[in-house]
Amino acid sequence: MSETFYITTPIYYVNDAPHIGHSYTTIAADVLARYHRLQGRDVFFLTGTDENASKVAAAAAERGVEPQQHCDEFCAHFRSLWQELNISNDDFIRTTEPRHTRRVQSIVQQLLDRDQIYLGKYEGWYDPGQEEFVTELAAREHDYTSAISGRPLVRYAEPSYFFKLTAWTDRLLGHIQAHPEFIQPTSRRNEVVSKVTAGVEDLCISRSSLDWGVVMPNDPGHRVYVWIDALSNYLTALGLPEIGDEHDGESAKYWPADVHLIGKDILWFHTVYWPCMLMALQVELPRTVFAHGWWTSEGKKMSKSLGNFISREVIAEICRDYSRDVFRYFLLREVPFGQDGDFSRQALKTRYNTELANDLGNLLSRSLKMIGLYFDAAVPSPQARALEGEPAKFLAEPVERIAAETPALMAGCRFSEYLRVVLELAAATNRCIDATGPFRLAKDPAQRERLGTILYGCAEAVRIVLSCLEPFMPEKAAAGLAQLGLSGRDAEPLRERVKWGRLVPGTAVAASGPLFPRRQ
Ligand code: ME8
Repeated sequence: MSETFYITTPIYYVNDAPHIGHSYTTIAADVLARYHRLQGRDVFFLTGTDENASKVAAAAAERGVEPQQHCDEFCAHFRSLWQELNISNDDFIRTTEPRHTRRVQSIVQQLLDRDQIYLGKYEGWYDPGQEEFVTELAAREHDYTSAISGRPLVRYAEPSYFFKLTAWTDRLLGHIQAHPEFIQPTSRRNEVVSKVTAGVEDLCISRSSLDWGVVMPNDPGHRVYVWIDALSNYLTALGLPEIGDEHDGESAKYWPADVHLIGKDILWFHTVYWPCMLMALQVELPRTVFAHGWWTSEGKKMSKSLGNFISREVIAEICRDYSRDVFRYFLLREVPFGQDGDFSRQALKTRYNTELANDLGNLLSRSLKMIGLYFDAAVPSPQARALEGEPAKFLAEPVERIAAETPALMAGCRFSEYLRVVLELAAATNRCIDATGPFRLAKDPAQRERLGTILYGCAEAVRIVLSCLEPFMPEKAAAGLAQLGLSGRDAEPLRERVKWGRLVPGTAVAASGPLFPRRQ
């Protein structure tokens, strides 16, 4: 049986349509899912929508439609954007689905049975945008406005059920200490540790003033707090816990999750509330929660009124202009994953022209052109299939780095560095061509073997580069490989495919226009 790999995105609120931020997390998760599939792992990639939030009900009321109708419409926006971006999720969970709501009730019931929940009264601040309870201290710090959106906090007082979060925080700190990979990047781990150490309160997990959301199993006058409901999706989508329906345990083998990918604003929920809930339920904890940074646009915070909002429509336009693969590539190449970054048209164009059009696209075109001219469009035979001789001088080191470094870079979600290491092979191959001058060698019949070795090296290097780019740019990689005469899927794991010498001499190449035409 192959090793499993379970990757999740946050489930997105359907109060509004998706934008670049949602795309970012989902594309990153898709890259990891595709990468691990290419390594032969049994991957489960989950995304979905968070529908039971009070802000979703408020958005529906504002439009004058029923909440469920609103959810259906906005959920469809997310589903179709993921199709447009070629997202390969294995499941899509909606929190209004019975397979989810019934399991949330079962989770809450288990917590009740384990004496982890008590009835009290919540009196304090709430950030409706984040669906988050805010302590007096934190509220005062931001002048009673949301730290995220800047909008005013609301105050309410009502009877509520509480989860005994404080009973679990020492154990949580122990887990974080013992598992440095649990919260990444490290700066985020430090942030969580200091905030937990400063002290937490028990968590309010129900609202009695709402009529939208999952009903508390023990008290129909209360709705389950949306974050308890939402976080549970990572288990419920697997058919866990078992409740006696047709979904029971259907994908249970994937737990614990290997990576929960999230944005930095929802770190606390995923690294404090969620693991404490799981400990209280005696369920194994996810291996890693990785929090990425936020995008600004053209140097400013994205805003509809500023006109720099990267909406679904703008994404579609960029994809039409450059292709969806280029959009995927840019997001993960431009900014080290974990840091904040800025999206700008100029940066997109520059990166496209330098790395994709000049380095990679040009390398493919010139290699194919020379193989066409000098070897009748069939991959020439090198002096040796091993990486030896002249190409080795230029290519041995970057080829070796790809094999040695890329697995760890992917394991650490260091996408930008992964791409840099891979593209370094394309740059080195261009240098090899410039230095050896195959077009001059072609004029001298005595140099034919040398020429064949160099051009074999070029084609083989491009094959390795394109293979490594597959998770990021599945269509461009396939199109490039097809030009190299490799149109069927290579079933070997990627770690085998990056080895030198797999390209079979005699393979018919078929140049068919530039993969990344240069932009003016
Ligand atoms: O938080 N740049 O959903 P959500 C990068 N339903 N990422 C951004 C961003 C930006 N400018 N703006 C938003 C929720 N995001 C909950 C999750 S999971 C159990 C429940 C990211 O729709 C943000 O960081 O508000 C977050 O990870 C994601 O979009 C979903 O946001």
